[in-house]
Amino acid sequence: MFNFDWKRLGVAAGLSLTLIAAGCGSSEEEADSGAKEEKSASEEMNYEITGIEAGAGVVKSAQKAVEEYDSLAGWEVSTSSSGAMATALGEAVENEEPIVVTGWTPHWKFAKYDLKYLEDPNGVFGGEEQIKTMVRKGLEEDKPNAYQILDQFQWTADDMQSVMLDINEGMSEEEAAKKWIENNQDKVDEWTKGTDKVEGTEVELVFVNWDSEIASTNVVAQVLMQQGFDVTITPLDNGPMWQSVAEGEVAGMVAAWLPGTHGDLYEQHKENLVDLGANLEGAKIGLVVPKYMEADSIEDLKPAE
Ligand code: PBE
Repeated sequence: MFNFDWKRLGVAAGLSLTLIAAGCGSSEEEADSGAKEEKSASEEMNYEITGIEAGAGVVKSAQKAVEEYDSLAGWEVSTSSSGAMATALGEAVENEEPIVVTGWTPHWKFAKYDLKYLEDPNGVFGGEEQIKTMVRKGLEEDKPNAYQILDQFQWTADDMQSVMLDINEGMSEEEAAKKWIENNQDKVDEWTKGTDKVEGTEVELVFVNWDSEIASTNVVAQVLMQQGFDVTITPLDNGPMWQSVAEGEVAGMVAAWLPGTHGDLYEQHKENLVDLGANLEGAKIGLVVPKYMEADSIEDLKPAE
């Protein structure tokens, strides 16, 4: 933080020494110099929001924010992958440089770095979200034990975040899932309550390679395996994930973010899905920045000139 201030002071000094001297005086001039500094942060970011996969709901919302907010005029949302976003965020934090990413909770990044959501006065990113479980029609009749376990699966944001952190710190996805299960047998017992073990019944779950969904899908897969199922987990893009469940090609998924993030996909497919309700409460999406940045709201960013 200290380095960052000096760096920006250096930029200001290059422009005008009197501005710095004056900036120490009245609050009006301080506000003026603050605005200039924030402008340079937006400029330094090349007016770019660091996005994730193109099909993600949070990327669509970020694109909508660029259209709606005057402060984001001329900005672009870059798309790549959740992993590339996390790398860019880590590098920016290391160098105390400004960065705006498409973010979400639960996510290990909040445990690892000091981050904040930018306020979203227009509500483009929606409010609190649930993560819901969706299965194919007919699963209840064909594979009642799998259906019941998926129906009874529910955990907390802290549970999910602890699995994500272990994976982020280098544990394999399977190991992290097994470790959480061992430490939370009481919860797992609730999910399997009233079901019978099976012998090799096949179950395919789909997900997207978002860190949150890697965690949940691996935990559910391990629980199903411990009950005797032959489980396949298949990573897809967001649209195909919804489609494969709606078309009955796979058993289901635990990765439906609603009502906002995947609202369009839900509307498109809801007639062909069985909605098993929330498996996690209190999720959220938005634009996320390191706390050392001065901007607190999307409106504090500066349009490209
Ligand atoms: N996410 C994580 C997803 C949902 C889960 C927020 C990146 C999305 O934006 O679609």
